[in-house]
Amino acid sequence: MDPGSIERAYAAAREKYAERGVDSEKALARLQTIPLSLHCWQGDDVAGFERRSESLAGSGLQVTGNAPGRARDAEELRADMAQAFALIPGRHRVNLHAMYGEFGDKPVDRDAIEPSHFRGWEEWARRLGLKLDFNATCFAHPKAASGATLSCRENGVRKFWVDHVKCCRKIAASIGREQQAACIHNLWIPDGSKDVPTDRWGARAALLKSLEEIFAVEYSPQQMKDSLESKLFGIGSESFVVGSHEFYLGYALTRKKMVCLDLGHFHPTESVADKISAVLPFTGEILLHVSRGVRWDSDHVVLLNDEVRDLAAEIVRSQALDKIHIALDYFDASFNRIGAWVLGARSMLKGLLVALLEPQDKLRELDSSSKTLSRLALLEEIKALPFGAVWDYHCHKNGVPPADEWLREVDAYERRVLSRR
Ligand code: RNT
Ligand code: ZN
Repeated sequence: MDPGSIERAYAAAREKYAERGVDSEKALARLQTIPLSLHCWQGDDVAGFERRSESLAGSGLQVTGNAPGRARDAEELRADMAQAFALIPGRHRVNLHAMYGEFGDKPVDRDAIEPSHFRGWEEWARRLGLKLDFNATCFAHPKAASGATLSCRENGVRKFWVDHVKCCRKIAASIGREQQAACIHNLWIPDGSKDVPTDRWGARAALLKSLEEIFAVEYSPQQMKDSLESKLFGIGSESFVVGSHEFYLGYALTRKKMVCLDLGHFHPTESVADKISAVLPFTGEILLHVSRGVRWDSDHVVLLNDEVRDLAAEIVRSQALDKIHIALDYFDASFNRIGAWVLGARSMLKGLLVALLEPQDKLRELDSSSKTLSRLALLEEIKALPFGAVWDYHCHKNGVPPADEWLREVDAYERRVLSRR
């Protein structure tokens, strides 16, 4: 697309939106300030750098596909992420997992990891103007193979994972201090059971005990913030998940923590978008894992589907954009992994743009006067407004390819770099 036609199409779109009382310039200015936290684990199929054979053991996570060029070390993963960021408009964040530390030659077990193992990431992020977030890795490890970590009734195993999460929170706080912005530490554990359990109480009591031990250490919210991620079920935890939504919501509300709502972690007819206005007034802040559930899988690449549109609309309508942290969470190795990052991130940003272009005042007016038919008609009508022209202009202004032109660069990177790995 040539710049002239992008600008002409935008000028026409801007008028269309103005006719509806929407200032597209304002929408774009707001979009520019919203960071997404891009998950490093899409780049290497959640393998990490520990050179373990237990890939994803006890995790209930499954990556399918064998596209060429999986990142094998930090250097490669950073290069791939930098390539992805070059095709995503805006300034964003990087979401790390503990298994992505740079551990050198001697093996470092999870209960002994330190801030120094993440200095390489910090330096890189500083150079690129990115902020980091962090996650404990309570899976893909022999001590997680039984499917119980923080809820394990065997004290040695439980203690090991408590120590791991303590290390991770310390690392998150150190990162936050260095980058002078809070690093979000998210905790997800795979604990649960494939078949009907009888001791739900024991498992949850053990998890509660572990959490109390972990959070006994306090950090300044300027440095790090905690969130807890629930799940409905996973592979191998079909009958019971210890860290369910109710469990973590209760914990978060009473201990002033955030919950992380993953779009793939609820019953398919449940709306995560609807949960934001129900949870945020009580937790103050919230973390989202934007993903796409497809049948049994909760981790397909994000697209601009109804769930993402609804979610983005609720985020924007909340008027609390800075309290809602948006991270992506999916992993697909069946096509170019960098393309997966770019496609998912751009889809989420498009969702936010569509939401920012809503005629909010008009809709609220129709809402409050119970003009249901008019409201629905307007909601339908604005779907036909030319947001694509606004999006292309946004990409153009940010120096990234408009439309699907980013594909060319992904293909070129695959030929130049990925296919040679
Ligand atoms: C798993 C959770 C969790 C993971 C990452 C790798 O069901 O969604 O967020 O995807 O921590
Ligand atoms: Zn998640």
